[in-house]
Amino acid sequence: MCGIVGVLGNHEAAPLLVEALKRLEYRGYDSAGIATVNDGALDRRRAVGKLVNLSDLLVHEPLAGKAGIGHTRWATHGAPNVANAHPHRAGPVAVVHNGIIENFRELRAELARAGLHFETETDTETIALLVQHMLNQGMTPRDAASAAIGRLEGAFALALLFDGEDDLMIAARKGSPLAIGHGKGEVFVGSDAMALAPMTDQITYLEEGDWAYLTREHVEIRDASGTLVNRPVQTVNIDLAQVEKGGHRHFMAKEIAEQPTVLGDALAHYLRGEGIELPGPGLDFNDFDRLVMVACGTANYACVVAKYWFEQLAGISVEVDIASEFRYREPPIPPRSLALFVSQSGETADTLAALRYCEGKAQRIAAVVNVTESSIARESDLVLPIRAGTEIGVASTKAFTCQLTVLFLLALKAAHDRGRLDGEELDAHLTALRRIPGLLNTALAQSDQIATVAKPVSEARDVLFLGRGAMFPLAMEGALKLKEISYIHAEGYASGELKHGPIALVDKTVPVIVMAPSDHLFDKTVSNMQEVMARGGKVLLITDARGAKAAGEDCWKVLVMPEVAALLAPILYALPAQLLAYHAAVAKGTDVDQPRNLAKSVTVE
Ligand code: HGA
Repeated sequence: MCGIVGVLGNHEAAPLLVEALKRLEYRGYDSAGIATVNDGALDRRRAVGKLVNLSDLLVHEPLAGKAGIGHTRWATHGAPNVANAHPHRAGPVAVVHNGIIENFRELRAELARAGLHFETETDTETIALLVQHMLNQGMTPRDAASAAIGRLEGAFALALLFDGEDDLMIAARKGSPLAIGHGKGEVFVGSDAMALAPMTDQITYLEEGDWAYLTREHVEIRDASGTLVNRPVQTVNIDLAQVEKGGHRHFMAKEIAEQPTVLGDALAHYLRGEGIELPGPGLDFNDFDRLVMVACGTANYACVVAKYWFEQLAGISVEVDIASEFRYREPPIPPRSLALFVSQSGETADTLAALRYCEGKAQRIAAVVNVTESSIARESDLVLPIRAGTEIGVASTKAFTCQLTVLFLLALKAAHDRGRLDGEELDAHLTALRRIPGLLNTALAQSDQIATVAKPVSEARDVLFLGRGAMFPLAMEGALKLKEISYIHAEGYASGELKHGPIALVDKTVPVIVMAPSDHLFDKTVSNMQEVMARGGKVLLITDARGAKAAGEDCWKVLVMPEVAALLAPILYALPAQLLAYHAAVAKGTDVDQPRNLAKSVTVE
């Protein structure tokens, strides 16, 4: 959340900053702003709402200068208005910040006593005032920044510019990611490498507690103790086509459509010869009695689906928790545990904190991530990339199905390691898995039909999603997708749980979406559907041809998916759930890729 960027370049900084912010807008879009130093003079422009408002402002009030910083905000402290928009300025200092300064109240009180004045409600302004306070005491910008950074508690990635200094920027990271980009006689900073991709592919990732003193010709990085450190320069290949919509109306539509391809790619990565090959140091599931899985949002639902797989296939006991609860719950972690963290960005603050809680307690720490240079990946013993490619749409789609695919492979490996699957059985599962990209293509072809069904769903105030077994977490994911992008209130329930309360909500205005392939639990789900229909509820059944024949007649609508191996149904059925949410949002005219109040990568608590 919140994206920051900085440029010490040889060209006008404003267009470069705006272009980089465009690539960071997935992190937040409450407001945006830039500051530059031009002939020694520090100035800034800020606008509320999407980046396009800042671009418009810059047309009327351009900002010259070859040194600049920029920010796209997801507000944590203070309303999304111009005053609270970054960059924040205090006298000769401007700052952009991603994170939360937890001791800002104490610092504010101290600075107020010293006679400094606050103009905003943000925690971030404290950083600028603290640096100004240090400068007032006669310190150089370098010493002032270093002293101020040392006083900050909480999480931050930040970049500072100074009035009178055309060739100086200071950057720092603690808890929020920050990359430095190297050009020819130019230097850049950004929340991620993708932001800097049009300018450079030569990237240094700052580590926890690092801060950097930057000029065009010189990059000096120090760790938290002030010691000069050498951080490697990596060549980061980013396919720029991935950050374009490629003919689709929305990134979300593009990313839904990409699933057969990226899933196939993920499979090719892990399936070598006859078996499953994991990267890195060998993992033997006989070493573990317990699997602890922790994640947030959609990734959490991927873990809950996987719990069914690990338990049924491998007979290993699994605990799944959402990271924001897990991290403060102080759960005991038995020594023979594998702790597994799932995060698209690999920067999810709560998940990272949960991982750190498990360090020294769990026997091994593994990460299932999309961004392999991320903090969660770097702090894990074993990294399992999901290979979904860049996901821009705030509502996760292809990352979810790729997470499921990698987790299924891991469950198969666990079952094989523990002697619960012989070679032949493993083969049969892998053959079924290899069919999934083709089945997803068949499901994708129903997009228009799903759009027709989505229209009346988009007019509902409340929607219920039902599923049994591993389709229960998928029901919760379907409800989450609908909430996220169409703002319709939706809940996912275990089909059997409906009669214990939620059935009271059912009437003819509440669509009940039942996701039920014709597996061994199908008849039970049909009974639950009957209970809904007996009370005037209208059921949209998503099933296969056999299911439709057996139970479809009394339903309000039926969507028919191709037949799929029972265990793999959550991967296939994710697609109609995504398309339903997508088309409902389009019908309502909401901002599909950047839904209100949300941001993609949640790097704050
Ligand atoms: N706390 C700052 C920055 C917010 C942020 O990084 N969000 O992800 C603010 O509220 O402006």
